[in-house]
Amino acid sequence: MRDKMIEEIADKLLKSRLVVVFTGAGISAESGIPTFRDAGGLWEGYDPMKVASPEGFYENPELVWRFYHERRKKAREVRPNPGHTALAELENILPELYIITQNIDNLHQRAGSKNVIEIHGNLFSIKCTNCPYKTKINWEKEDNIDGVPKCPECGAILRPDVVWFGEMLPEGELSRAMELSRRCDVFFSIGTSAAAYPAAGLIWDAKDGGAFLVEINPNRTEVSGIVDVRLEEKSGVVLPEILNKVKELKNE
Ligand code: BV8
Ligand code: ZN
Repeated sequence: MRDKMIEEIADKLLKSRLVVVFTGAGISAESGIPTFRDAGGLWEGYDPMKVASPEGFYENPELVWRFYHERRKKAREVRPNPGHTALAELENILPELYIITQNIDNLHQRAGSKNVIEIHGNLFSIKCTNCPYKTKINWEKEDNIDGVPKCPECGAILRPDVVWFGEMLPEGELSRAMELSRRCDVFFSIGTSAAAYPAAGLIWDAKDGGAFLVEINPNRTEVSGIVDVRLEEKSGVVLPEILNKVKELKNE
């Protein structure tokens, strides 16, 4: 049964013109980055509304900066896992593959993926709360940011360049993500509880656009009922197998 599903997915991929891979925290779990909602997840130590909302930030910017500093440190310590690398290889084999990620950990890019659309921002980008100033933090070496940094242009406090609850997603990235999701032939939803909107709405866009929907997640989610194939397992295990099957069928 499982092998049949993997063969069917590989066959669809080889016949595809455009593939979209929508990812969430689960794809980085095997790299050692805790997810948000699983037990022991990131939010456990913190109340999401306190560390991932503008109100929480202005109430206690030190706490929020410490939360993101810990996540940058963790993201530097870990490496992309075989799930990330399999997707980077698939991008090189297939005509057109885009990753739309809710993750901010930079692991898809570190695995070699080029077409990565970050719809919730990136851990290694920070911006001013008051003026257009933005800057990148070098992801390779430890940053010595302590406390709450100030904008060199206007003196206001800086914040992580990520999308918090109650905030708009970046306009350009979201519209591009919606356009690709509507147009693609195969849409993967990998490692996401599909709980956060409007990101999770992309799965519905793909469905409306007639894409073949594949979900890879050890647990059921809010979209498990609408996908065509569900692989109830870890992405780091099954993505390399899908990649190998694509290579095998391609060389037949
Ligand atoms: C907005 C910040 C309005 C960056 C995040 C209905 C009710 C209540 C609220 C809302 C609602 N509809 C919309 C909202 C508002 C809210 C929302 O969606 N809330 C939900 C969660 C209830 N949405 C917003 O606030 C959005 N903005 O709506 O603005 C607006 C409109 C117009 C004008 C102005 C304003 C903004 C949403 C973005 C919030 N920011 N993150 C950061 O710190 O990271 S969201 C947060 O959850 C994460 O960033 C992540 O992106 C997102 C989703 O989480 P997942 O990635 O799915 O992770 P999770 O832990 O949930 O799941 C992991 C999965 O992996 C699990 O299913 C697990 O089984 C699986 N897994 C585990 N191991 C593996 C695995 N899978 C495969 N392999 C494995 N090995
Ligand atoms: Zn400024």
